[in-house]
Amino acid sequence: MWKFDVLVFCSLLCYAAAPPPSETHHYRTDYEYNRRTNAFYKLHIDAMRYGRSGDVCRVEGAQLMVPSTDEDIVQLHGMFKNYPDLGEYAWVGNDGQDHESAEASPIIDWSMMDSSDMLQTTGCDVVTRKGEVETMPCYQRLPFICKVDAKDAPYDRHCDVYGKDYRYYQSVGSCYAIPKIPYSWPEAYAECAAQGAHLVVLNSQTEHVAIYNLTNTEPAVPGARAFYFFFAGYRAEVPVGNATVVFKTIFNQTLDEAGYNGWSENEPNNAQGREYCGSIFKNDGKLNDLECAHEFGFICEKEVH
Ligand SMILES: *[C@@H]1O[C@H](CO)[C@@H](O)[C@H](O)[C@H]1NC(C)=O
Ligand SMILES: *[C@@H]1O[C@H](CO)[C@@H](O)[C@H](O)[C@H]1NC(C)=O
Ligand SMILES: *[C@@H]1O[C@H](CO)[C@@H](O)[C@H](O)[C@H]1NC(C)=O
Ligand SMILES: [Ca+2]
Ligand SMILES: [Ca+2]
Repeated sequence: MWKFDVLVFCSLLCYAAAPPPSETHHYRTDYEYNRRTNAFYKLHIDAMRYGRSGDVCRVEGAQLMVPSTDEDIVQLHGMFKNYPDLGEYAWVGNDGQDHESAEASPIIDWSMMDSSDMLQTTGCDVVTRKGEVETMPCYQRLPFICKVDAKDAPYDRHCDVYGKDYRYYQSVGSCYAIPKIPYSWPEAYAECAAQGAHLVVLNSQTEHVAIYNLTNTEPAVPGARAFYFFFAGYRAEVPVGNATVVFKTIFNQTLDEAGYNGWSENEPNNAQGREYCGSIFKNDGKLNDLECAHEFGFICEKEVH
């Protein structure tokens, strides 16, 4: 009887956070579970070049789907069906086999290519709506499908996030991660949320010091517009007329209310009148405004209770 009580006690308190996706069959809300393959899937309708689509899947804890079973194809049909306007093709992971070319090669627009795409001379794998695998030039922009087996879906029990690169700072009581991809502010906001976290909000001098440490100990994010800025969870509305610009956190607090308002020198400068999204400057750990549509590294935060 006593043993049983300990078990119940422990299941409530020792593991306050949820069990892993392999047990719950629950992953990020933007992924759907397939019982037959015991895997999670996401169809990205935002068209991208092949190289970046793989990076996006990896940041989400997944891989470009390599269609290996009929069940994968059934899953694909189901997801594609919701988007009749999406076109015929989506990127999938390379299965190492030769496939027919999907189309006659178009005239190459070299300005649209980056170096990683140019290295891919043989073409990259696409799947058609019918489920056939063909190849296409890697610099095309296409939708794509990410997949992760339930046993591989990352979940950090201590931080209670669907990610594996979070670091806990005991001084603050929060976990932080810098995903290895540059995103616009809205994309960064959505990615942190999908991981079960939020874009970082500085609430104290202590947290400012922790983030200064984090940004100076993590490797640079490849492809970021500038490696020394990281999007954070505050921004301002574009003012109407001569109204003053007020920066607020994603929790609707002013910076003063949130607990940290240390701007970097000469910031916010609203460069070219287009900087309404918040960031943290690696050199001093302080605040700077940036253009929301530009792609920078970003920091996700999850409080540990
Ligand atoms: C970050 O914190 C770690 C652990 O306390 C420390 O060893 C390291 O020197 C710090 N680095 C910076 C750049 O603050
Ligand atoms: C801002 O504009 C309003 C009307 O548009 C005007 O009444 C007010 O004086 C202006 N304030 C400043 C500080 O220019
Ligand atoms: C956000 O804050 C403003 C000003 O304090 C307040 O008027 C508004 O109702 C708040 N919005 C929400 C959704 O709480
Ligand atoms: Ca915080
Ligand atoms: Ca600025």
